[in-house]
Amino acid sequence: MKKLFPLLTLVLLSGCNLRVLDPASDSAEKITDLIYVSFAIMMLVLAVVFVLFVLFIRKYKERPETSDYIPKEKKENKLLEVTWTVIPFLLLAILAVPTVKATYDITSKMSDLSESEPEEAVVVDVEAKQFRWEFTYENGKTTINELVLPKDQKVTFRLTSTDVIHSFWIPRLAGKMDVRPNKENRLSFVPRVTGTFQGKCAEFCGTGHANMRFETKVVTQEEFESWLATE
Ligand SMILES: [Cu+2]
Repeated sequence: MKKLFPLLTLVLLSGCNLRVLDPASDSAEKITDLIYVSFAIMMLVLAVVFVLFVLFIRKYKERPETSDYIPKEKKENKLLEVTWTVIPFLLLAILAVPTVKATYDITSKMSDLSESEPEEAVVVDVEAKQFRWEFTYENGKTTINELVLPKDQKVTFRLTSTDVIHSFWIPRLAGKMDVRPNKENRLSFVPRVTGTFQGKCAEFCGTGHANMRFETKVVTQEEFESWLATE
């Protein structure tokens, strides 16, 4: 117990607000679903392997009456070989279909490269620099390390960096997106829940990387409009 205590403390203290399994936007929901599917398949494999493991240990355990038994040498077993080739293939196929589908769903939204965003979409220019985030809204309003977004409205970020490669990540709202100098990347999602969500640079970018955090407040559309109108 004495040895366990520091370990337990460490585990508890390492808990942070970057919760991937608590989605608050349309794309985050898709990513969370994928994590659950992968986890379910993993648990299935684990269960089968462990059951076989225990059964085999019991069945082939050395006993007094079998201690001098030497099994016959076998060259090959077609059926077994096909089985353990086909099963992983099927599992990967099952995993691949939703993964590819979700990836396309999310990225088609991200890249919507037609310059024209729908009227109702909020567009935010994001400029990453060592070590802070600068957000500029369409009316020119600028904030540092603080994002405010309207609920149930599509938001598109245009991401650039003034120095090195950073990564824009709000775990409860979207997957990571690289932020590169001299190249604009885009990311879109629709926030579905109001609240405050932690964002972070997810690409080691220098000594101040750990402090490159920002806060995202999702508010109602009216609150957003009035916030945007103030200086
Ligand atoms: Cu960074």
